[in-house]
Formats: sequence, structure tokens, C-alpha cells
Amino acid sequence: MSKIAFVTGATAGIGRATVRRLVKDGWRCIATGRRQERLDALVAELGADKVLPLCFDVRDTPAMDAALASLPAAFRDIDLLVNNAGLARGLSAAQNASLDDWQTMIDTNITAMVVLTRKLLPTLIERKGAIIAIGSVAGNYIYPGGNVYAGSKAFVNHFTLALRADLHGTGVRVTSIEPGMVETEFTLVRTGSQEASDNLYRGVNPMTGEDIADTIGWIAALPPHLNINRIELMPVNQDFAGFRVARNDEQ
Ligand code: NDP
Ligand code: 8X3
Repeated sequence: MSKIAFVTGATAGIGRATVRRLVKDGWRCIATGRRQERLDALVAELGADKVLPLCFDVRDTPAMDAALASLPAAFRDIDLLVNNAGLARGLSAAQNASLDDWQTMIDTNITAMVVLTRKLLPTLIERKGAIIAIGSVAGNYIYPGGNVYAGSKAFVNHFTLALRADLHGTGVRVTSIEPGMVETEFTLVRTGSQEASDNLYRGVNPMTGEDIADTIGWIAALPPHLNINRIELMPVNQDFAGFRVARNDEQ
């Protein structure tokens, strides 16, 4: 029987590419997101025996519980959790940022991820399964306007490594994938404007959802004695900025 992956944020970008890649590799996937029509399209594309759609908002714990309780027997033995659903809102300096945007990022990127992970841990331990989380380079390097998004992704990176420590001796594998710029709907959601989004990617040759999905597929297929702890990826045209100084005579 093929293994089962639970992929959050499967209606777009990295998550959708991951479902496609895992199904191609012989997995069956539980695909989640809020946009039912996108989940239906994945089922139509890949087959109802391969993809089980679960439509819920990850911030809504009762809805998450109902979705988990609705899993048919054929999709209950989850071997891999891909903690991918997440978003950024805004690129403003902290002093100008919207508190609503901050709360949305904390609720989605942090709270929902830890709640879902906690709920699936008993199954993952029983199955000697794996957890792969999509953190970000934003959690490792600071850039202006990153503020709460960067903080939330630092949490994802560190929580994932902390899971690795807590799951010592269980056989569960845990990996933190930390990408730089990937061209998805992410920047459209972040900026709220197609033009601003296109501008951010202009001339960069950003990574694609498929690039990250290929990394996930590779890690998921490694033999059970091997754990990739963390992996950071960037497009060649993206790298690190140095420190800045503000000069008194220029202020
Ligand atoms: P997309 O915007 O293309 O996809 C985001 C996915 O998350 C969608 O499927 C969306 O589904 C889901 N999602 C968001 N909020 C919720 C919610 N409240 N409930 C359920 N699902 C939700 O972005 P990416 O594919 O780029 O992002 C995926 C992950 O990768 C994120 O965690 C992001 O932080 C991370 N990442 C992205 C990078 C990039 O440059 N793109 C770089 C580094 C990390 P729906 O809207 O249907 O609910
Ligand atoms: C987003 C990655 O490099 O666009 O998580 O900030 S980057």
C-alpha cells in the first residue's frame, strides 16, 4: 500500500507542486486549503484514489478537528506531514504595519502549524513517519519590512528543529526546509498587488514551487536511517545583505 502524506496549503504554489510530485512518486496525499475549487481541480487532475481534499481554514481549530475526524480509513495512517500553509502580509516597517496583518501571520504560520502538528504526532510516531516544514530564509536573515513574517518563520525553523530533538528515539524524521524567493502566489498575497508582485520577481529568476517540491520528494524518499535536519535554498540571484549604518550627519 502506498504511503500517505498530509500537505497543508495544497491549493497553490509549493503545496500544490508538492502534491503533484508526491503522487508522481507513488504517495497518496491529503491536500488541504480553503479554496475547495482548487482542491477539486487537484483531485480531477490526479485521481480520487490518490488525493483526498480537506477544505478548512488552518486557524479554525474546530474545523481542523472536524476535517481530521472525517478522514476515511484509507487515508488515516499518515506517514508524512508537510507543514507548508502560510503567508506573509505586508512589507512595511514595524512602525507602520497593520496589527491585523501581524495577527493573521502569527495565527497561520505559528499557531495553526503547532496545533496541527501536535494533533498528528501520535500517528506519525506510531508510523515512524516524517515531518517536513517550510520555514524560510526570512527566519535566518533579517531584511527591512520582514518583522513579524520573519519572526514567524524563525519560529517555524526552530520549532521544527526542536521537534527533531523531542522525537529522539522514535524513528520519526524531521526536516526544516528554508527557501528564499519562490515564484508563487505568495508575493501577491503579501503585497495585495499583481504589479508589486511582478516587480519583486523581476529579473530574479526566482525558484519555482516545483524546485521546492522536488527537494521535498527527494527528502521523503530517503532511506529511514537518514535525516536531513535543515536545508536552505535560494535562487542564484538572491544572497545576503550586509549590515547598514545610519549616519548622524545624513539624518
Ligand atoms: P502560496 O500563496 O502560493 O500558497 C499558500 C498556501 O497556503 C495556499 O495553498 C493557501 O491556501 C494556504 N493557506 C494560507 N492561509 C491559509 C489558511 N488560513 N488556512 C488554510 N490554508 C491556508 O504561497 P507559497 O506556496 O509560496 O507558500 C507556501 C509556504 O512557503 C508558506 O509557508 C511560505 O511562508 C513559505 N515560503 C514561501 C516562499 C516564497 O518565496 N514563495 C519562500 C520561503 C518560504 P488557501 O488560500 O486556499 O487557503
Ligand atoms: C519568503 C522568502 O526571500 O522572499 O519566505 O523573504 S523571501
